[in-house]
Amino acid sequence: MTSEHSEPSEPSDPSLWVAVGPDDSDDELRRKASMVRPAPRQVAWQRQELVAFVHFGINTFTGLECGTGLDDLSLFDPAELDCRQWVRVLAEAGFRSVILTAKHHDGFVLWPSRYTGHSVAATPWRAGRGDVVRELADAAREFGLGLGVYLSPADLHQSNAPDGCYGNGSPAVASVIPTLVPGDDRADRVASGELPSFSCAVDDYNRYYLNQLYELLTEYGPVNEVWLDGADPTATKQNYDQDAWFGMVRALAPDATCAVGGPDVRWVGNESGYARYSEWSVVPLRGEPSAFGQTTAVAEEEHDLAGPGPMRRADYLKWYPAEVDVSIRPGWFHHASQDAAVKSLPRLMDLYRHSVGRNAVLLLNVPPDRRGLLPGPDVARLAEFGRVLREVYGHDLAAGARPHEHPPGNAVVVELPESRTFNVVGLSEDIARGQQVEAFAVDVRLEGTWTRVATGTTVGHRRLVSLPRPVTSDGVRVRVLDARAARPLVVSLYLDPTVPAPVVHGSFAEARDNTGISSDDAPRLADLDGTGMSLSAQALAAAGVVPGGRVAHGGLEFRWPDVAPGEPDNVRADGQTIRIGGSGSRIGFLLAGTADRSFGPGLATYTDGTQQEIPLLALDTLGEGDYPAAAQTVVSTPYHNRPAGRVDEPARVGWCAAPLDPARTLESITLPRYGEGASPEEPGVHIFAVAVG
Ligand code: FUL
Repeated sequence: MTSEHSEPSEPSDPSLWVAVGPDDSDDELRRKASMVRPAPRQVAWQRQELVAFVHFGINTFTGLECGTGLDDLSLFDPAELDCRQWVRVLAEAGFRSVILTAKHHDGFVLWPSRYTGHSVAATPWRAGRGDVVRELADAAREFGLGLGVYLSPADLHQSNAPDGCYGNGSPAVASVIPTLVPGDDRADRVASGELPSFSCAVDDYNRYYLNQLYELLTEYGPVNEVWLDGADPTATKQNYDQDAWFGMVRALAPDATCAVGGPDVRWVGNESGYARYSEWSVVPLRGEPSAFGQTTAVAEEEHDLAGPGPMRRADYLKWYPAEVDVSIRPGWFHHASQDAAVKSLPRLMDLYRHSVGRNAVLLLNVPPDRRGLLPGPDVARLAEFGRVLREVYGHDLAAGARPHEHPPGNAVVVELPESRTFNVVGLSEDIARGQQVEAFAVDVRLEGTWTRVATGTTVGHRRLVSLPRPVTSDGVRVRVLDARAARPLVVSLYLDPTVPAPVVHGSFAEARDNTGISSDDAPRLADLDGTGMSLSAQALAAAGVVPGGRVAHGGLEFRWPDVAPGEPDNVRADGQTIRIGGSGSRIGFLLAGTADRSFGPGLATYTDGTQQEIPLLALDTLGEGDYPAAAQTVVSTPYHNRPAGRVDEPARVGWCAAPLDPARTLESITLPRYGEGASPEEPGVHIFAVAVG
């Protein structure tokens, strides 16, 4: 790796962050952003590209996605558990590391911790002598994969058990980590200094957490990623002493990245599998650069996380790259009922192009089943995924060609020895030297003339630009239209047969393909994603929303679909392109999500061929979660045909909008892809109306 800085120290190394202030001009902010560099551990992390996630625990046996903390541990008995099988499958598919839920929110721990009885030691599995972390660590070492640990900060067992310490109001007292227990087998090594000790003032739960982190980081060999999930289902107030946690990780595992809330790697902001169209690794942050816990200047779910707006609200800029976590199935844990809902190969390839191909790491979850094995459908799919990745992205069709820069830093021309057919153009910056490209255009030479076939914004570690259809050409030119600093770009070319052919509709009404509004008298006439839930026509009418009616929101006026019950009344977002002319400063959507909050970047294409991302944020129909300010409820009515037990929850039709460039004319929008559509549990987004104004 070439780097402009020597080994940085943490966290205040001046090459790793740059202070900004309210008086900085936009040019000054860009200049400062161009100076920010990654730490070596962040470069190594990003170059992995593919990291596997393994959700396994008591939930695998109870069928829950989130346990209670008081789950029956006698159910945990993965009689055929074989971590070598997991790792072999993952390694063959191209994954470079594997992150295990050593503890999920329920608090059950997959190793025999000295600090809780709520662990594998209390289960019938291997007569209470098993250790999943050890078996996985050994297998990962054997197959050359890195090991990561997910240690949920939220802990339902410690919150709900009578002797639990989560949120018990205990004072912070002087503590030593490891806190030795009676008969502790580490006592001599701690006394001799062979094992390090840490002094800190912490309350009971932070001490518990630090002691478990210490066990994981000192007993299983190298750990390369520590993943601290942000979700908290406990309803109990507990402060997390993140500086102590991350400080200890730095001391015990200096090469490990601290992900999600930690200083090295950020959550991309959704669980749908998409990085942003413009995904910056240089991110505006607030607070103290010397703190280990990071706060983004705007919510990490926001569409514009790192542009000039957020930069103006920041205290400092820092390298903070995105990780895209998504499951190969609807759930994070294995449920046999979802065996037929394993994501298809085209879908996995789509995720790859929108995560790795958008300057992020893909963290793909593959959950083992109750036997303790990765299930057949997932194993088969991963084998295909790995094979196609190797066949497609292991063959750079520009290899051997002589790229030349012309002029340096502004354009790269690749002269191919003969015509080649490709439909994906890969671009890379050397991230050790920061992230610089802000806008680029791709031209191919067709019959001797350069013709623009794509435009884009950020590049970073890797950008994969899919073309609507394969082109055959003997020359490719990439023009850098805007950059924070001039740097060489590496260009590669691929022929990816899984890039879907574009589906283009002439108008929004023509694109409607889904029924979601139902007369209460005919409840099964309509459905959102086969979930059996539908928007009630009567309830909507009571809220003033009638077929063909007009709905005004956020200064835009929408026309509600004018169709009979049971006729297609919405567009299910699935990668299709819809011609929508007009110009204005905004585009708005009336939409509903299913099953979960749904997020995904769509694209606006202007008549001049340039593109811009338009985020689609749909409220989930189950009414859970907090939403970024961009998504708001427009109509809230009782849901019709609710699943049992959820009848009181409102159906929500939401609104979201994105700015448009008023100087250009819109030609079409391309919607993001969500789940397969086949699974009731996959989130989907349904759009009822679009307005430009
Ligand atoms: C979420 C958790 O609540 C899920 O269970 C899962 O672990 C996912 C990766 O993160 O916040």
